[in-house]
Amino acid sequence: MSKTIIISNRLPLQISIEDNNLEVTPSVGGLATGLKSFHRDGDSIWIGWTGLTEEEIPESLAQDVKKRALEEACVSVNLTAEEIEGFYYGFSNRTIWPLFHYFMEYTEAELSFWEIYKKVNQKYANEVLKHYQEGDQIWVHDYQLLLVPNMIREKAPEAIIGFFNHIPFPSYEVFRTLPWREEVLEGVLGADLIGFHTYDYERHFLSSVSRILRLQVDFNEVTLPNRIVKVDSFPMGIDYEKFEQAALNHFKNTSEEQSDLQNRLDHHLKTTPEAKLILSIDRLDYTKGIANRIRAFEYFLDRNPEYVEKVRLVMLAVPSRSNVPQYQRLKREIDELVGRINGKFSTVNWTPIWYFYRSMPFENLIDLYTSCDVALLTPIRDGMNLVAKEFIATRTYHTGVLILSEMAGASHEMNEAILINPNNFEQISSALKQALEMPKEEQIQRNKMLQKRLKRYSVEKWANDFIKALKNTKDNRNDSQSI
Ligand code: ADQ
Repeated sequence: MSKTIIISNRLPLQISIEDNNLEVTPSVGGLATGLKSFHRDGDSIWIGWTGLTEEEIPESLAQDVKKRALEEACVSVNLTAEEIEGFYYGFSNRTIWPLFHYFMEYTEAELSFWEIYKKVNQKYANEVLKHYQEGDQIWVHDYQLLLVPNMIREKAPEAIIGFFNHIPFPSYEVFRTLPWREEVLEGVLGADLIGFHTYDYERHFLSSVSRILRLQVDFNEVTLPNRIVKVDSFPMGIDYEKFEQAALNHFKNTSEEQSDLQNRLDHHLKTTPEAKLILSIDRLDYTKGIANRIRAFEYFLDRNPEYVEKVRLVMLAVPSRSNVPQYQRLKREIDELVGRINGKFSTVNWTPIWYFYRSMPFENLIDLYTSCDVALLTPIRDGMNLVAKEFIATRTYHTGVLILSEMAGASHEMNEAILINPNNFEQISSALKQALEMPKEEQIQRNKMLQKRLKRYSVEKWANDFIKALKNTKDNRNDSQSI
């Protein structure tokens, strides 16, 4: 019987070791949820890194880690601290991540990163080949594993391979600056089907393929000497029901069962009942436009002094990649900006920005999503942005306003949101005013349309559509062989 092999940088598991005890819990991330209908049904395995380096796993527990991962149909790829440094923090997050998000000034073309990236990609490919049997579908995920499709293809030419890129693919003019541009494109083209969140990323990729590799591109197909590669867009959705249900449960809760955060939010609503909450949630990343957002909020308060004490920005930033220098600098910049603006506008009763720098349990995320009046998401570039979709799914009363950057992939499916250019403070400021003053009926009308769409294009549908299209490439291949 054929199976699906999923490969991603990280396994959908959280593994921790305390006092020589191993704790393994399934992760609840979007990808894990989306793929659960394929995974753990006995017909799929997931290959990836556990999140712990070889040095962090005591020898006595190494076998246990493998065994416990296998119980979840997961196969772990062992990586050393040095490999993680060069492959993950290095090439993935200091070369590809900034370049693909158009931060060319942050992009480091460091040969040692590239060498280690190739080596680690080969490790992942080898692990796949150990488990691959003819007839299996292989689905490789994201920018950390761009070379894996072709590394598998070299050893298993008949394999059915899909690749999905979760971040943007930049325009040819940007991509062409990468010293290893040919190898990266050839690596991805090892797949039979290549998926992106949006049509724009798909066109950028095809344009790079045709101009850099001089390959024939017809509409969404690339012709290689012995195969055809399909390229298509598959906008990723969310587990809509999970967020909707969590919001409904939240409203059912009695006050005794409320979380600390919800109690604080309630206290805020009691002490300043007129004050509206504006929410922003993201990983602390320079692509998310957090500093610009704070400056735009300052601009808004400067221009609209009647909103002093009447509005508050609740900003949740999740720590991320904190050993990469740009992330450390960004953290300092945000700390300073928040301090300066709170210092400038605060009154005895009111602080304009509540800033949380931490990860939060799911229930607290739901508290925030459901308690705010406006969500302000202003990424400079973002492959999709699932937060925008999650916010809408939790608005079970259909009220609330989403302000979303047009640079987020999600904006293509969310026209009913107020779309803004994240570099235009004036526009963000008027969008805030429009959102805070939008009549309830209009909010309901906009959200109902968004909700209908998001419910239909859930993460499960996304995964099903991709696998279906991947299987079709196999059928097409069989057809052309029989002609
Ligand atoms: P990210 O850049 O991580 O993902 P995003 O799509 O917004 O960005 O997903 C973040 C996820 O983390 C959301 O599901 C959210 O609920 C969760 N989260 C946020 N804050 C949290 C907190 N404080 N505590 C716990 N969880 C929190 C990358 C790309 C995106 C693309 C996704 C999926 O950069 O563009 O949408 O992959 O393909």
